[in-house]
Amino acid sequence: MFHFDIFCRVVDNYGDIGVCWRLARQLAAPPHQKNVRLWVDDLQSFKRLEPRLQTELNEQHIDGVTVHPWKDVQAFTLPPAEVVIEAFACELPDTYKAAITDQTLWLNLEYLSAEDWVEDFHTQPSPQQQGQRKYFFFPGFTERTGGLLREENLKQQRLSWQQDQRNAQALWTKIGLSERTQIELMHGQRRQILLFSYPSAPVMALLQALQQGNHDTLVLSPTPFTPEQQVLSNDHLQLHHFNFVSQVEFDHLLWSSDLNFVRGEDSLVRALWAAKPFIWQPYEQEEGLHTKKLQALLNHSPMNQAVQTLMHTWSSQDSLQFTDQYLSCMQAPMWHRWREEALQWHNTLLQQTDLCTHLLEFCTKHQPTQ
Ligand code: TRH
Repeated sequence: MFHFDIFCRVVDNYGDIGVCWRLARQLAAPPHQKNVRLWVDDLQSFKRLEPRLQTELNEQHIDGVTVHPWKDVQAFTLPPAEVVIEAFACELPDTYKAAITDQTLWLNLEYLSAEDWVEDFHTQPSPQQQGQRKYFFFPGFTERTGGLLREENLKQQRLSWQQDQRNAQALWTKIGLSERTQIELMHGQRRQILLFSYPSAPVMALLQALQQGNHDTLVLSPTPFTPEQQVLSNDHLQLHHFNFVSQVEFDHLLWSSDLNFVRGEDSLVRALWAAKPFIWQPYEQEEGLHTKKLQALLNHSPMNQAVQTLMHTWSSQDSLQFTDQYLSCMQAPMWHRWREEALQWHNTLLQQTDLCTHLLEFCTKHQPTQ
């Protein structure tokens, strides 16, 4: 039985806490049922994706995880857990670091990338001055990496949620969709698009393409539409802003949509598990590193060239190209092909060992000799 301490600093956006919260819950849930403490420096951001969180509490229990605010001034009097996860090189508190002995396994959980070098760096030691046992742990898309976060029975959960239309109706009601729109969605008379993107994405070009397209569409976005975008809204193209929902409901939005636009790393993985067509916008990095990350991901995918090009265009903010490329990908037979490829990709990844299983195997292998 391993006890875990997970440390998370919210740098910007929601990816850091998004990943740490999923990891914590998955370790605490069956079949693993580990003892997990999660230390988070920004409970306000955390609350956006976990509304049950009470930001004023020093200790609380949600889904079997003990959540603590991580205050920099806090003296850590509790002994370190057997396994310490320092998420995304967030730098542990000095007092806590000093208390780590060779009885503790210390892991630096890294960002997800499909690049080839990840396999070589995964599980490499990171030598420490005090001789503590620290290792890198890289999520990834192959068996020689730490794999992807995936809940037990996720596919079955998704299929049973999708089978009962009342689930989607309850979700749509919660985010404020009219009854008429819900009926159109249920009868396939309107396509649903989830739009979760960075401000640089060519959203205007997407909306113009949708206006020209043959299908009535609903676009759901957690970012309010600008007045300029709002002007394009009519019966053919409905634009709907929703307030951030919980991570569980975010999955449901992905499951109920026909096409998902996602960004960063956590929503990418969730879009893969939704088994629906998606367009990924990587987190922008200097020297175009994000473009390499996108291509590395696509190299692992069964996506046809037109879809690959479309994803690059979305990320390169090329509005002029985007409209035409998008319209052609959404036409039959291209659209059907895209859907089949998304399902195929999902099924392939589902065969791989998930991140928590990889992590626990690693912990067992590196258990301290008493
Ligand atoms: O928010 P992000 O852009 O996070 C980013 C990236 O991960 C990036 O790589 C990292 O370096 C940077 O943060 C610091 O995108 P991401 O990773 O998809 O995280 C969003 C999280 O928010 C994810 O867990 C899903 C969740 N979410 C909800 O729970 N409800 C919502 O309504 C929405 C829109 C998102």
